[in-house]
Amino acid sequence: MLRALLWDVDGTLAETERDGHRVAFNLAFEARGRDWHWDEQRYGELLRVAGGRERLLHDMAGRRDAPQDAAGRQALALELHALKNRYYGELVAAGGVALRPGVPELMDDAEAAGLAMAIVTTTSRCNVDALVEATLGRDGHRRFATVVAAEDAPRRKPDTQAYALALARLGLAPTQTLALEDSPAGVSAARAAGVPVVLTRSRYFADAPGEGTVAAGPGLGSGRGWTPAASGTGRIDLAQLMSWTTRA
Ligand code: XBP
Ligand code: MG
Repeated sequence: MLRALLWDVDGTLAETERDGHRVAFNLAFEARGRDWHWDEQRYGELLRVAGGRERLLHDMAGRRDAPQDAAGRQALALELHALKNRYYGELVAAGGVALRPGVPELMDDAEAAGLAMAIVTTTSRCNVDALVEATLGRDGHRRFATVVAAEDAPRRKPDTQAYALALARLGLAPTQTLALEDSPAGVSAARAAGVPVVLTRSRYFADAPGEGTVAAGPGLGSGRGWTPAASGTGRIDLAQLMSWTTRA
């Protein structure tokens, strides 16, 4: 029986990457006098690397105008990443990023049905706190039985560490839970932990394959475009998730 929903953050709760993290990285580059800019397309390519600091290091490895020694690159990545997270927090607090359609309604469904909810993400905890507070209110974090963030599970998705930890903290078997993810790395991480997944494709992962998922579609806000088909065209509610899970 389904006992908990496990929420990914970036791309699933909100479209944080294009309008949040990317913008904040560019602000950090500017603030430190770096003539670097990640446009939407370049950021899409860089998203193949999970983790903001790892993404920076990957980008720097191909730049002539980055420090040429590994220690110098590490130090700069640490500094720019911390600054990026500060700008990200400010952007989110100013209302720059909204929850994706259907997300708050599904959270209400889950609570009304007595399901637990958890956050399972590879982003930094400060980014989760900023987003939860800005979109769900000051007490928003109380809605989650546990939050697993990058500091808790440093091995990024597709590694299974974050899901394994969430299950251990919840004291639940994988099949008593259902993950909501937007990216191939997220789907792989959940699947490797034995957790069934519903894929809500985000902008940057619009072509993410649905193989191995319970259902895959363009977002929780509408019943259109889902495989398997949703029972109606309205939002994806808990009853729909339950029916997909029992069929899978
Ligand atoms: C998203 C990520 C993160 C964010 C940036 O993971 O890979 O790295 O892009 O956050 P998920 P940090 O979808 O699992 O939440 O800069 O804090 O890494
Ligand atoms: Mg994601």
